[in-house]
Amino acid sequence: MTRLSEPFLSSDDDQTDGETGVATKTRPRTQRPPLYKVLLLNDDYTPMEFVVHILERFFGMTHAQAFELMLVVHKKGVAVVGVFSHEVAETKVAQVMDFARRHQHPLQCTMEKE
Ligand code: TYC
Repeated sequence: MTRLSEPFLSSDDDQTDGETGVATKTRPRTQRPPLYKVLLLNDDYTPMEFVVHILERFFGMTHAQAFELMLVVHKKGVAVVGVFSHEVAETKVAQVMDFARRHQHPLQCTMEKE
């Protein structure tokens, strides 16, 4: 996964104190944007093939990957289906919840900070 470091790079990496030339030896601190896990929850009613379709459609998985992960959710109750920035995770959750609701399936999708 690519990590966008530049906009989050703090600028406290000057080694001199303005015009004086006094070395301040500040440590360059970098900050990465927080990442969010998107979780899919099991239920007793949503058809397996519908979940597989969701994983293909919104998470770019092959049919085989999607089927395998659907079975993990089915057996374990929950699984991480992807890790994204806050904005992208929010969009994925909204897409899944909306698609499930429109098809009248009780499928639940949530996100949490990694
Ligand atoms: N448990 C569902 C069934 O047996 C399948 C299912 C899998 C539902 C994953 C939700 O996130 C889910 N039809």
